[in-house]
Amino acid sequence: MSTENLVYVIDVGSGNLKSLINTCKYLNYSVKLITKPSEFPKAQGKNTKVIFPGVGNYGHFVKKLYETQLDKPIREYIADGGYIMGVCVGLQTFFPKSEESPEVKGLCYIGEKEKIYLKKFDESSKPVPEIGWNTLIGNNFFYKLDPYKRYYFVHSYAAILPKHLENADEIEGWKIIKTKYGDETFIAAMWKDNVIASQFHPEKSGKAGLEYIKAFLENDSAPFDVSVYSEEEKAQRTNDYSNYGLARRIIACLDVRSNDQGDLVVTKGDQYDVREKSESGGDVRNLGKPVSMAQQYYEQGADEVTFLNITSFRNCPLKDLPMLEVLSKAAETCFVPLTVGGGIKDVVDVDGTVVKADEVASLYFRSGADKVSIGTDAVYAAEDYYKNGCKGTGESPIESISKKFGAQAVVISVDPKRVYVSSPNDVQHQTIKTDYKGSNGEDYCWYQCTIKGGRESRDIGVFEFVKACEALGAGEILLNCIDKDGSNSGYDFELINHCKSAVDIPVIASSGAGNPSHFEDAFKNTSCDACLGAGMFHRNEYTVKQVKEHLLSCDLRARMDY
Ligand code: 1PR
Repeated sequence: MSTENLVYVIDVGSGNLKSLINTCKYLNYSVKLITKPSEFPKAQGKNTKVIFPGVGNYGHFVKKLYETQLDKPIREYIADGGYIMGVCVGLQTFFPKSEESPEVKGLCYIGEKEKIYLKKFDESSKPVPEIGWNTLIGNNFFYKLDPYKRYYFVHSYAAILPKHLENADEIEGWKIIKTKYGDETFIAAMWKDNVIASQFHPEKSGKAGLEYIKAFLENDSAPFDVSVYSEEEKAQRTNDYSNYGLARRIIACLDVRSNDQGDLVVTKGDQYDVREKSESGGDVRNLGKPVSMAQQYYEQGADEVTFLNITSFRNCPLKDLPMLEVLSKAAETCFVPLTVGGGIKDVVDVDGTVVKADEVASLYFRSGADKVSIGTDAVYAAEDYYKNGCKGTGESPIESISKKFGAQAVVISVDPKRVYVSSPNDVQHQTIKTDYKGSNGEDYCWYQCTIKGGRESRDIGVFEFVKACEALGAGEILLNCIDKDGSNSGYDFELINHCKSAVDIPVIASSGAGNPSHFEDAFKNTSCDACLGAGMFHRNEYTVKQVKEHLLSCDLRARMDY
């Protein structure tokens, strides 16, 4: 194989490499994985390219590197002048140590002299992990990086700079580009000779990320030419830090199931009823094909795409997991985070073997998913948590997946319904005083969790539920609302604020979006961290791009990547 269009990717077995491989393939490069020292290429200056990605826990990752003895060839390769690009924990590994695992020593390429170590973000003032799209700051950009674009970050630890270095553009001989999350400034990208690295995930950063990877592969170290932007564009794209630095995140959601002809289709319900209205019971609404619709939303600027297999409560043998193929295909061309939900649970295979939920999740991660979302089983786990005296059993999918892949990979999708009561004393659950009285004039309500796509109601309120999920290790809440689903009448702000008051992890508002103003209203009236839309996009009433343009027009920062 010619080395010209070949890139090596270091695989220490601890993460989803699929997206990175897909990105390289998309840029017309073939990929060889390096899993042991003998597979390392001989450095030939700019003609050899190695990518060094890492996810998860710093200590676990660095130990794996030593166990596989890949640290030595990495050092030799760098010393011999081979080009290497670190990603996320790959960047972190170049530092001496991390607060996350103080006992483990990193590769020590930067940070010893200035005592810059990886530290956890201060969670008293902002959501941690940082999940979302932030901007880059500095005076010395490189490799097509651009101060007017957004890059995707997902991490709790970072090379946070001491105050006296916050304005530095160079540290210990490395060129530095920074990012500010809340009031903390950290190293987002760094470059010295033949080594470059980023804390953000370029393979998940849309076109901006592709440009950066392409520049590395093509040895183009010049910064992005920002003269292409008009002054107005620059003003719109400049970060105002009103949301800790993150853009207002817009998620397109695809509810997927087989229709009556057995085809996998995107559907959309009204209050979870996805069949056409007809006296004899209509067909499942067919709004299109999941992969092509995901691609379309990616092109329109969706910051994330979520796929929900809405009939997964029926037991499904592993080989038939219908979303694996969907994920795998979508991940070939959609370079933003992908979430998959439905059926993330222990599964009994055809031969009777029980496949644990974390193994099911692992199949999805290997197919290209970045996060899994758990619905029904999360409710069971929360119920057990309370039965168990506010302790996990250690066995639930939330716990096992979070432990293995990190909290940021575990989303909880909850399907609550509003239940009115006359007084908070009528129920054990946390209630709210509502501005929208019940049909009998009730002033209070609670939100009852349901399972199996709203088919069964449980005796647990959303407030207690999300608290338990956070304690068990969930990283994010996808907050649906059965009453609002498909209504085009806007989000339920009372529900969103109620849920936000229960947890510190990010909450995605979902259900009810019917036009771009509904997104603006949700961001202005609640502290939600992202907004999800489905029907209005599927029915071609509005595009994601129109939503973002609307947000920009009302001074809410959004990622523009087209
Ligand atoms: O229980 O872990 O197997 O997961 C099943 C998943 O499928 C859950 O995430 C559950 O929310 C979802 N689900 C099950 N049945 C339905 C259904 O619609 N019949 N869909 C369903 C959930 C809600 C949102 C929808 C928003 C926005 N759909 O996904 O996209 O309400 O819609 P809108 O913007 O058009 O108003 P498990």
